[in-house]
Order: sequence, then structure tokens, then C-alpha cells
Amino acid sequence: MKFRILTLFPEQFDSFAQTSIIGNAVRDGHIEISCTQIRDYSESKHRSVDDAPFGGGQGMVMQVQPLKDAMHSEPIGENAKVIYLSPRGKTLTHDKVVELSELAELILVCGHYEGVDQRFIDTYVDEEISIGDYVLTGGELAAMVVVDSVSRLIPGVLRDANASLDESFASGLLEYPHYTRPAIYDEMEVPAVLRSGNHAEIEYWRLVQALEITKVRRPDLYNAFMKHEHDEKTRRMLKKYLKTQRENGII
Ligand code: 4HQ
Repeated sequence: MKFRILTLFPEQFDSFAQTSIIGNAVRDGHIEISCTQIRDYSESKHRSVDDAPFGGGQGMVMQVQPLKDAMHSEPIGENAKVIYLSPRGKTLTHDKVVELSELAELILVCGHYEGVDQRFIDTYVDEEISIGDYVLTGGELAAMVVVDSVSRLIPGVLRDANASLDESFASGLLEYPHYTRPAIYDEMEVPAVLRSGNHAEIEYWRLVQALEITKVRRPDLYNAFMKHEHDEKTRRMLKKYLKTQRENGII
């Protein structure tokens, strides 16, 4: 998977692309991260890339020409998508991350100031994506969120091939709690079931924990999970869970 980032601040991506899981994925050739400095494609003598908005108002707007030329400074692959990071876009979800992970190349356009000239979006952008309902100073952090979340779904990026399936949103539930050594710390004990060695009981306990936390914090996800089809084993565990709930007068 190739990520091409169009940005005025390529330095922001250096430590990101060199560190931890993403750094390893780049080193091992599972992903490629390249930055194109939009300012290198300015045709103005002071290397400017923005101008005041038509119609007046505060701030500056990034011009079409430097963005267009930066984008076309490298050949764009067949299976590529141009994404503009913006609070006006559809909010990034796990399903969207899965969809993006199936492409060969993502071109991520990072805006600054008040944003980019609408004609660039209309002509060259395939999709606008937001990482949430808040305002950033630029699209760079949002682009890193896209690169990070997509990369961990690419085969070979995570150490354990099943790790990406185990977590919240992939399963549809929030994650069960995790514990590690020591078994007792400041008089707080790790739940006994996790030290029992009974794998079926551990699996059931984790599912119940995930259901309980999801029901409280994200009733939307809980209801969707309960409506969804599940494999034989999960169906059996859900039946047991609901029976216990009824016996305890919870439902
Ligand atoms: N910005 N999700 C404004 C965002 C943002 C978001 C990026 C700030 C674009 C022009 N991007 N610039 N939220 O707040 O993606």
C-alpha cells in the first residue's frame, strides 16, 4: 500500500513514519509513505501557495495550481484514491478503514489555513474524510490517523495476524479489560478466571465483559451487535449470557 501525502509540513510525518509499528511496516516494505511538499510547486516568486478569499473574510485559501502540480509530480496509480481531510467529510469509521485498506494507493491532501479552493476539491478529490467533529489547525494529524488505522489492516503489519480482528469495532463490541503481572498490585487482584487456565471460561468471561461495557457506554453498538448474525460458538455464549441476565432479573 502506498500513501502519498501532499502537505506544507512534511517534517510532521518524519517521526510518525519511522517509529513503532508504522516504522517497522515501512522498513519491511508493507507500506510506503511519501510526502510531496506543496510549496515546491508554487510558481510565485515568494513561494506562496495561498491567497485571500474571494468575497472577503478572514484567513487564506490554498490555491489550485500548486496543489494540482504537486499531485501530478508523480504518476498516479490505477487503483488510487484522492482524499481531502476536512471536517466537512464523512466521519472515518472502521468500515471505511477496511474499504480504504483494499486500495493500492491513497493520496492524502492536507489543507491549512481556511482550507483549499473548492475547484481543487471538485476536480481532483474523490472523497472528503473527517476524523471527527472538532477543528484541527491542519489536515496532517488527520492524514496520520488514516495512514495508521489503514496500515494495521494490511497483512504483515501487525505481529499477530489475528490482532486486528480481536479489537473493538472489528468485533462490533468495545474491548474487554486486559491485565498483566503482577497478579496482585496495591491489593488489587486480577480476576481469578483469567488465571484459571480454563480457556472456554476465559472466552465467555471476556465476551460478557465486552457486552457489559458496550451496553453502558455504547448502546448503539450493543443493539447492533445483538441484531447481528453470529457463529455457533458466539450464539451459545450469548444464549447463556441472556439466560443469566433473566435469572438475575436484569432483563
Ligand atoms: N481540518 N478531520 C481544517 C480538520 C479535519 C478534521 C483539516 C482543519 C482541514 C483546512 N480534517 N483544515 N476534523 O479539522 O479531518
